Amino acid sequence: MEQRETGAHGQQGSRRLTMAQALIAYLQQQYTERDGVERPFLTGCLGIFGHGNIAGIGQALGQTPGFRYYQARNEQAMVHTAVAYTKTRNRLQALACTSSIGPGATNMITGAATATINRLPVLLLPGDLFARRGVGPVLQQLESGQTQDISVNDCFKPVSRYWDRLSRPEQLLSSLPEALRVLTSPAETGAVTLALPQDVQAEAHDYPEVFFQRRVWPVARPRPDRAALQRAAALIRASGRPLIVAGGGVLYSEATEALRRLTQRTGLPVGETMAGKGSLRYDDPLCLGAVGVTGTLAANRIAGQADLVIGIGTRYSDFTTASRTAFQHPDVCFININVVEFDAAKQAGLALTGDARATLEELDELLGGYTVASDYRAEAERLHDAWEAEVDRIYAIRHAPLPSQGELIGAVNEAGDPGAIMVCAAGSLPGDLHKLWRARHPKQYHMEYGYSCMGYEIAGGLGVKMAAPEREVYVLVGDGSYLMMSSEIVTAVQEGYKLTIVLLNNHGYKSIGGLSRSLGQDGFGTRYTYPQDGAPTGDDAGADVRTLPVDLAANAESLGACVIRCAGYDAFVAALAEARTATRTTVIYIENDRYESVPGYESWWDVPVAEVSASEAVREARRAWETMRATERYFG
Ligand SMILES: Cc1ncc(C[n+]2csc(CCOP(=O)(O)OP(=O)(O)O)c2C)c(N)n1
Ligand SMILES: [Mg+2]
Repeated sequence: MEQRETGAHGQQGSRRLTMAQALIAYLQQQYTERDGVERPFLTGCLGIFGHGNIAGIGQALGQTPGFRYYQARNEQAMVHTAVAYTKTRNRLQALACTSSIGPGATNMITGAATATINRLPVLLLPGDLFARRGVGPVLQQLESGQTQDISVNDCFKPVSRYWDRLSRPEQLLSSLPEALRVLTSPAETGAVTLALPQDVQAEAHDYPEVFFQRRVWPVARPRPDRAALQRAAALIRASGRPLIVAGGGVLYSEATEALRRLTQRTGLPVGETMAGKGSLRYDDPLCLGAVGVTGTLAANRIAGQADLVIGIGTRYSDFTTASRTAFQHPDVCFININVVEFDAAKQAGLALTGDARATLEELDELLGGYTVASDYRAEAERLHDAWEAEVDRIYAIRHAPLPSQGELIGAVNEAGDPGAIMVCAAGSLPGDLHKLWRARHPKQYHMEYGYSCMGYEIAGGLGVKMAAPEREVYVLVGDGSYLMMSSEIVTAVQEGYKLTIVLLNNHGYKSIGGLSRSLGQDGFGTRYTYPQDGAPTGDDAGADVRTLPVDLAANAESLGACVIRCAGYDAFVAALAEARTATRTTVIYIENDRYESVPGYESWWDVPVAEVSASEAVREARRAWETMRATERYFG
């Protein structure tokens, strides 16, 4: 005891707390600062309690009302909520997630991957096995005959940017600062996992007072190497057909205004990735909209002939590069502005490793009076206008008897609140939305397409609403995603967060059904219909199928949402107006057509087709695949 009080920390004073209490006390004192504005970094903790965290983290949260606890319904969902929250707050604020041991913990793994792939910070606190081991195997313990130094929490390692297991309470002192460094670093961020053995959570230690001091983590705007910038400026001047590809980094860095100024002055046209949509307003004449697999004709035309691609804050996923077929100019080269060195080096590009906004500002200066050739600018603007006309066309389709997805997207975009945030993640919606959604402000298009995780939509919508309670939030979700995870409707109702959930029922997977047909198959395994003759039905079963006696609208109602059932387009528009005045989470339910689809525009996605098959359709698809496969470029 004596030694504890006057030991290493004796001079500074100490606080005797359980590890869990110390952890929560520390988190409350962490701030970020960017551009002179300080904000509390971790603003609360989502969680589900079990024996692995109730007595430790649960006790600590219970006695700390200043650090808000939110009761979630599913651990994967709560990580999605945290992901969406921090994405909306541009990574400057985040949430922690606490789970029990075993299944509660492993349920978070999908969420962790979603966070890390999207470069978004979440702090995960799964409970872990007793550090003292004596009473094992404990409930839900996965045993190993090879080592006792293992638990299911080791599965978090590949999906975490920082991972630690704290087997002594004092290890918090060295682990938490590392966790916060990674979480607040734009270059390193992602899921951070601290596995907390359930006995250690409840153990006390004399923590030095200094540990609980307010700490501000600067979120810097690093600038790239000056010589590299000069080379970039020279490359841009020498280019005849340059194209900017704007990714999520533009939004996280709050570089949209810098981008608008640069493009307006220089005439550089812009294509947008899934995470970067909203970088320019849709009606900016140089906004060519979505680029890649789900791209617009405008962006894909320009991309196909671009001799220079300036990627800003993009990972160059296959959706952006159309599986490396988007950029076909024989001498095309790349400049990559990215705060992550790893991403900046992609496509054998000239790496401008730095913050998007700071880099764009410096580049703008270096480019002096540079503009693109006037006929190139005019060509880009013509393509922009033609694309707008195509969106108008699709918005105006009135498909019968069931409406098309495109017209319903148009209705949400035009009849919904223009200041709202639209949230989506998986199915056929992302591709259609990428093309068709007209983003009027930088955060209006919230698409989780790094992991494209079914189930993200409603849980993510909740996180968006928590981060931006002043905005309307439209969650667009398919029936498949809804069935996978709609539990957080309950959390939204409980916490008083209003979501408007647009539930599009096409009785199965429109997306994968279409993909299947494009590969010479027949939608095998993609319909929610009764089997026929003992076999699952594909599209070859035609209209002669029996849908299931499932009522998703009634399901949503039973979870506490207001529900508006719509029979067609006009009812849908009326429902959107009604939902705007609602104060409770509202589900707008509508059936839509499985086959009426928004086409692709000079793009391709590499999904390999069976090399041998008895089916002529598959063999034909294989030949088409081989032709396109041959156009894939290698850049390094
Ligand atoms: C968790 C998860 N499992 C599987 C997939 C693969 N997948 C992508 S879209 C899709 C079907 C989505 O169905 P639905 O939500 O009804 O949307 P629709 O395709 O009908 O528009 C599937 C199974 C995925 N993206 N995420
Ligand atoms: Mg569906």
